[in-house]
Amino acid sequence: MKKRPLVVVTRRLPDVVETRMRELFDARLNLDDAPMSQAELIEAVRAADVLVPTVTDKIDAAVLAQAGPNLKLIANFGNGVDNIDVQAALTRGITVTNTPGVLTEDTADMTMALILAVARRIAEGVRIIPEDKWSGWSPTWMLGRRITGKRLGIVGMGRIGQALARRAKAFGLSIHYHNRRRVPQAVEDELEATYWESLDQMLARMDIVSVNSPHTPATYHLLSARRLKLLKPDAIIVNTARGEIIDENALARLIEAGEIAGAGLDVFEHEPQVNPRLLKLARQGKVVLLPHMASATHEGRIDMGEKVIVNIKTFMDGHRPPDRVLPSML
Ligand code: 8YV
Repeated sequence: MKKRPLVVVTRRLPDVVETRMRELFDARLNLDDAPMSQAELIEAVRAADVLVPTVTDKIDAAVLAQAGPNLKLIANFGNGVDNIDVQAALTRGITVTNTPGVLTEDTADMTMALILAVARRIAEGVRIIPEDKWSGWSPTWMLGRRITGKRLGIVGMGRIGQALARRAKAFGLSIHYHNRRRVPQAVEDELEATYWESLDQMLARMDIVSVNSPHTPATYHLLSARRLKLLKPDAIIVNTARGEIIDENALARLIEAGEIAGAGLDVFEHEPQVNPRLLKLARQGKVVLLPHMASATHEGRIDMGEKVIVNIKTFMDGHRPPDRVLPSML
């Protein structure tokens, strides 16, 4: 019988996923869920046939340089692969896969939730009653901003951007987007979406901006200080993609100065550290901060695990895995 592959999984996964992995593979699990140090990751890549990392594992060139001859697949438990030096992996003949498609709807839901939370001051509101600060209704108290009739500018019109657009349209927002490539006419028609070739021009005209692109060298600080300054003073910005796409310090400065109205962030430049200026703004109710949980549903995590298993199984059976990451995607 063919030897079962040694699959090293860096973090705790849902029980059903781990059980299935044990049935199919020689699975080395991380039952106490402590993030691995670089030394532990090196140990893992030396031994494994397959590595299953997550966003919290930095699989960079230094780690990959230590990979043993058996490591042939990195099956990322996650959509974004910016935690992995994909080029270095491919150069060493290691295939990389991810888990696209199964966290689209959950992430789009949470993006919509952040838009509402910032515009309608939900995070501030939920604190009032438990903190015993409610003395009764008043016509001019806790006023937010209406979202119906406003313009939403989506930066990155892939699966998640489009799923957000569908929701936002139902809320009465008009849809605008910037993307490397224009999406097919049928998609634009369905979403009644306006394409902006110039990101700068779009940013200057939006009421709400949502970041939904992957983090690649081309999108690092795409929303730079210069671009953030183009936003209208009453604009809000939400990010459920990657912290690195926005210059976080510049964003905090502009909100402090009243040049941007607010932000809803699920991701940060140096997770799990959060910029102290953003923390201060959160206490003042100007920004809403979530701990990278936009895709965190039971169903989504199980679907992600199933995708990882299919990718490993297909690869081990000698076929091309369905979610191979190619250099053209980076
Ligand atoms: C996941 C994510 O929680 O998949 C992604 O790209 O950002 C998250 O939603 C995480 O990546 C799991 O590795």
